[in-house]
Amino acid sequence: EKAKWPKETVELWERLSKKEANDVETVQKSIVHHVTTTLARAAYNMDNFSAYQAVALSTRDRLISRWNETQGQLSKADPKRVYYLSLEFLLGRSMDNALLNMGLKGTYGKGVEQLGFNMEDVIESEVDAALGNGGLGRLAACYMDSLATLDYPAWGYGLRYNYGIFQQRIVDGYQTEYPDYWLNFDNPWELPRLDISIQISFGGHVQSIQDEYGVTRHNWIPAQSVQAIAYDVPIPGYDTENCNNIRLWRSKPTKTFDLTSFNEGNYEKSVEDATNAEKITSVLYPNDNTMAGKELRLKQQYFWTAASLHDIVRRFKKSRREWSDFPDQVAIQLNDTHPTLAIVELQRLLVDEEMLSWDDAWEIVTKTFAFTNHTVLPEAMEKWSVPMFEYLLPRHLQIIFDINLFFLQKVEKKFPNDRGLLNRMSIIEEAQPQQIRMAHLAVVGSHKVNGVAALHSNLIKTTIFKDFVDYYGEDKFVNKTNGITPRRWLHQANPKLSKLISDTLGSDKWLKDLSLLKKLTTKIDNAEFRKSWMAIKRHNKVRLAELIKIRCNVEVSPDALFDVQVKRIHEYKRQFMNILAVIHRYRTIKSMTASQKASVQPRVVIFGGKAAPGYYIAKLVIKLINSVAAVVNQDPAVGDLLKVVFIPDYNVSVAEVIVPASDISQHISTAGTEASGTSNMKFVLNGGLIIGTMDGANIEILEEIGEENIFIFGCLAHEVEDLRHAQRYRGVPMDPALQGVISAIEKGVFEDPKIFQPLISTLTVGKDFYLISADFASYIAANQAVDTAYKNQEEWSKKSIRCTANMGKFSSDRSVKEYADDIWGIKSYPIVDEGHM
Ligand code: CGF
Repeated sequence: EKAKWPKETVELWERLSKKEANDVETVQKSIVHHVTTTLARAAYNMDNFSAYQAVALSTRDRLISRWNETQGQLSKADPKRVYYLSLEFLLGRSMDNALLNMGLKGTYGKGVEQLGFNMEDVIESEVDAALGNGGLGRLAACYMDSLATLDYPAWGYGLRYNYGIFQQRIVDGYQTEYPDYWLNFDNPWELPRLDISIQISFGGHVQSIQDEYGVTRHNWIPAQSVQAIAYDVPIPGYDTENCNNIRLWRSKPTKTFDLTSFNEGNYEKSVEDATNAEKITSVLYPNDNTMAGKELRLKQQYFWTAASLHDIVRRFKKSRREWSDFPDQVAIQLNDTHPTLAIVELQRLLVDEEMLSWDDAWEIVTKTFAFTNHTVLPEAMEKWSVPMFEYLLPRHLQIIFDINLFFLQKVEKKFPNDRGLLNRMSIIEEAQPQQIRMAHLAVVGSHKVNGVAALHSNLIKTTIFKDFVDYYGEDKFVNKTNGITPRRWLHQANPKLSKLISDTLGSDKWLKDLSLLKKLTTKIDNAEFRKSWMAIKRHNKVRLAELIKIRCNVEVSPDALFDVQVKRIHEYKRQFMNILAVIHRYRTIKSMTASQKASVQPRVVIFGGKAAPGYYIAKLVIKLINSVAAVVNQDPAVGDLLKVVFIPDYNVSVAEVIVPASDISQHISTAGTEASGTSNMKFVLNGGLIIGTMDGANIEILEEIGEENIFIFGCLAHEVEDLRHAQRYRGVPMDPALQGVISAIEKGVFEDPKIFQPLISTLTVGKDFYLISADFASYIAANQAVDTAYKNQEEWSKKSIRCTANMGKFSSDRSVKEYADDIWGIKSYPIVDEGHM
């Protein structure tokens, strides 16, 4: 276009589109400009929230400059890109992160303070973007940070929910849920692209006709359409010009559809259709590791995958390459089975719309997709009922049946006469009604399948995907151990520790190469260093104690051992076992003489996490924690020796306060149930020790930090089935200490025991699926070992430093690089600062 313009016009544009400078005064000017124009407020009449809005808008301007440069340069160079499809992106707050990553925190801090505001208060005014449930969504956010930092050409695709994960309040000890309307005051961290609108269809029927060559063509005549509107969220890398994009889709009614109804005089129907269309992206399903099976959820999944694929294909088509080049330009990662429909949609586009042969299309599809599995829990396996699916997506159902038929024919050829095998491997489960197994579809349509920690990746090969390993061979199944971004989880969340590390190592290079932390081990024997290290931990504990006072109205001493379990509430994560052990501790303290009490290590047991609203047993665990807290915290016989708190509404920004403040944290899932866990990595990176089972990434953390720096207990994954069997058929009695605890609950020490009966009955002999009784004695012993170790503060500080020093492996930079090299085949493309806005 530029070529057509006169030279002077081009020069004028060039001159006027130069980037703003990043000195304090220019930054202040841009803040004041936004206050007075965008916010239309008088310059002196401001509260913290409007200050936040103005600073956010000014930060956003700088983000957009980088975003424009990145996307412009990538469009020109057109390298292979990866598209990360995730139904959840748990980003949390953006401002602090964006300023730190762009290297502007200092400048903005100074500018804001001079304008009369405290930067920390301004940062605190931001609400979390909570478009995720837990680990899976936060993993996606960490990966986006690493992709941008490592200059990989990458886009995320997700949904822009109007309501994120619900807000949790505790009423009479029970969890109650409130809507999280996070968009109340607009979201400065997104760029609405109202011009990018894609029509997405549902329902209707399929017309099959023979074309002029005698080939049967399938024509989907949908019954209903909605629009997908793009909202772009810039993701700046750390210490690089690169700024990637997450494109989130919002559903809106299509104008044409409305008009037809309206013109037919059916005004009410057109309004109803409009609200139904808006509903698709209205709310995030609040389930983690459980499958909802709801029609609206399936609609969300199709809406999102179809819009994303349309966008990806449109971008590919601009390059006018051959279709066979598609997998050389495009890698698509399926974050769990939620986006598996993308496989079917791409096959449909290629066969029905682009007229490729089935086999050519299928080759392209299977070279393009790769699939991450996050769980082996049966209740989390996504299945869709065939009748419901057919009603919403009739053509896609035909394609799935065809994919399945051709796949099973090949299996049959390789392993003849094994009907049991065909039944087990089929994408269609022969139930009443039939079900579509999304995990099988994802495996069949992908070239690589990965688990998220070494143990988990091995488990999927021997359990849920065993037959597929026999069929495809080992190479298709790989491990990519999860990681976390050190920028958010240390540099941003624990600024004092970050500074100490940088000062000690002589630079902040470790933020991009976490293995450099190893050098901290040379400081372990330096008493001064250890003192500074522990002073920072104490500072962080004071900060957490303040939050606990505000949120729970409980005073806790920062000198006590802070023991934390914060994560989704789930039976397999065994918060129940934790609170039962707390009761045991309480009873033990109560039975002590004064002199015995003098040697007890004071402990504050901190819980946090949300339960899925329909998960009755998990909600009862929250109630039990709060009932125990109410009794223990008031008991003068215990005093400061034990305090119990449940911090309501755990989210990313609360985690940023909790993680740096823990002495010990609990990662105590029944072996073989937690695929990886990522909070374990966050705690250890911040010098917190962990108590855990041989499960998920705990095992690899142990390997890195050494067994003397971690408190391991409980049965091993390969023992679980035998233990369950023994319990069920040989009536193994309940652990005696546990028996004592249960009797106390049943006697009504903590409220009316009837309330907790359903919870207690999950422990009856033969039913204790998560093996709380089997692991109880070793759990109590591990907790005692923690107390003993903590008493020796010098030794503890050494362990703490060793923990941080050895966490290099768990940077999400390492994970993402492994994905890029082994799965996606993409290369870094550094962006050059051309000085443009
Ligand atoms: O994914 C999880 C998490 N709950 O979201 N799974 N899912 N689904 C696993 O349970 C975690 O163990 C894992 O760390 C996380 C991210 O892979």
